[in-house]
Amino acid sequence: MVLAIEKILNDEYLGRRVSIRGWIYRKRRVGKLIFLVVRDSTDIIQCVMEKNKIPAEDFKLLDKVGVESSVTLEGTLRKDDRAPTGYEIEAERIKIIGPSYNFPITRDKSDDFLLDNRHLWVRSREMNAILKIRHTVFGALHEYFREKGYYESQAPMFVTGAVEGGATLFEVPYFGKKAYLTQSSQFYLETLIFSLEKVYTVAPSFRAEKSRTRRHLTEYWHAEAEAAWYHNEDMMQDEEEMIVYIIQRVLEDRKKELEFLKRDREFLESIEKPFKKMRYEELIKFAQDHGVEIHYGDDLGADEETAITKHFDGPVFITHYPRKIKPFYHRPDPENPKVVLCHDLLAPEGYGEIIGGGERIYKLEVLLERMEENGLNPENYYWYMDLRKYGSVPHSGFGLGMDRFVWWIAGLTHIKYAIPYPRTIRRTRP
Ligand code: NSS
Repeated sequence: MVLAIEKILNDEYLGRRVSIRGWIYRKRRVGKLIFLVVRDSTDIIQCVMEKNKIPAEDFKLLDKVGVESSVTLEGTLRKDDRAPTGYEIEAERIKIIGPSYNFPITRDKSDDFLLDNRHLWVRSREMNAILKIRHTVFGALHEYFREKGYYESQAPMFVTGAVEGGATLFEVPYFGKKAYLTQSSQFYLETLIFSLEKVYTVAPSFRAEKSRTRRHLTEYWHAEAEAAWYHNEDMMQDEEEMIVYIIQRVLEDRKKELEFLKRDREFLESIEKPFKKMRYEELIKFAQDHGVEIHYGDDLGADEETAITKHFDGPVFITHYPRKIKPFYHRPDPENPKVVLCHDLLAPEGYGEIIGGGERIYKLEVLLERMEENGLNPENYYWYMDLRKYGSVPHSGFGLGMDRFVWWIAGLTHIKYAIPYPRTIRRTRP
C-alpha cells in the first residue's frame, strides 16, 4: 500500500517495506549510489539507490532524469540522522512515471522569475506550507460562521455601483453598456439580512489599486459578514472571536508549517480577546507620539500603518473615524456626527489593516444626506435605498481581507506570497 511520507516518518515502520509516490526534490550521485529526496504533499524523505540492488535499466534512467520527475518507489525504512527528516528508504524498486529534465527553477532565482513560474513554484516547500495554512484559515472561517449561526450566501461579481469609492473600480464592457467588477459584496449582504438576519460570504473582490505596496492586490479574497440588529460593538465582538478561533486552529493544525516558515508561534499564542480599542483620534496621537507624521483627518497609508502597528502587541480596533474619510454607508455617531460608528482592525508587527467594518446607516434621510455629500447618484443605489424604506433595522458588518490575514498569520514579507496566483498592478499571469 502506498503511504503518505508524513506517515512513514515514524519508528513504527522501521525495518518494514514501504511504498511511496511523489516527486524528486533533490538528487545526488555518489559513486554507485544515488541519493534522492522525494516529496509528496505531506513531507520529504531521503531514499538511497544502490547500483546493483535495483534493475540496471531503472538505475540508468534514474541517473538521467532531473528533479521534479514523478516516481513510485518501494524499499525498506531505516533511521538516518543525516537525512533531512531523520529517516531513509533503502530502495529496491523505483519507477519513473513522468520524467522531468532541466526544471527551470534552480536556487537563487529572482522574485520575478519565481512569479513568472508560479505554476511550478507552487510545488516548493515554502508555497506548500503557505497554501496549507491558507487552507486552514479558510476552513476555520467557515466553521466559525456556521457555528455562530451565519448563513453563507453569494453576491454577483458584475455590478453597477461602487461600494468603496469610484477611484478603484474596474470597468468592464457589458454588451454595449458599462459594468464594474465588485469591490465588496457588502450591499448585497445587507439585502440578505432582511431574510436570513446573519449572513456571510467568501468571494473575490476587485480593486484597481494603483499603489504598489506589500499589502495590495487587484483581486483578493474577501470574507464579509452582515448581521441584523447588531451595533458596532456587537460586530467587533464576533470579529475578535473569529480571529482568535482561526489563529487557534492554525496553531493546532499547522504547527509544522509555521515552524518551517519560522513564524514566531509564541506571538500568535499570545493573541487573546478582547482586543484593544482606540478611537481614531487617539490613534493619531499615538502615531505622533511614536514619530509618525500624520494629522487629524488623514487616512492611514501603507507606510503609516506599518510604522504604527510595529508598536502594537496584538490586533487593535480603531473606531470613530472622521466621516469625511470613510465611505457614505457608515452610520454617523449620534453623539458626534462628525465621526462614524465604524472600525478597522489593525494587525500588529507592522502588518496593518486586515478588517474594515462598522454600523450601517439605517434611516433613509441620513443615507440621502451622505450620498449627496459624496456626490453619488441615488439612481444607482435605488435597491440599497429600498432597504431603508421597508422595515429597516440597525445592522453592522465587516470585511476581512483573507490574503492579508494569511500574510500576517504566516509572517510573510509580501501579500503576493499569501495567494497561489497573485494579481497586482503589474501581473496577470500565469
Ligand atoms: O475597503 S475595505 O476596508 N472595506 C470594505 O470593502 C467593506 N465594504 C467591507 C464590509 O464591511 N463588508 O476592505 C475590507 C478589507 C480590508 O480591511 C483589507 O483587509 C482588504 O479588505 N482589502 C484588500 N486586500 C488586498 N488587496 C487590496 N487591494 C485590498 N483592499 C482591501
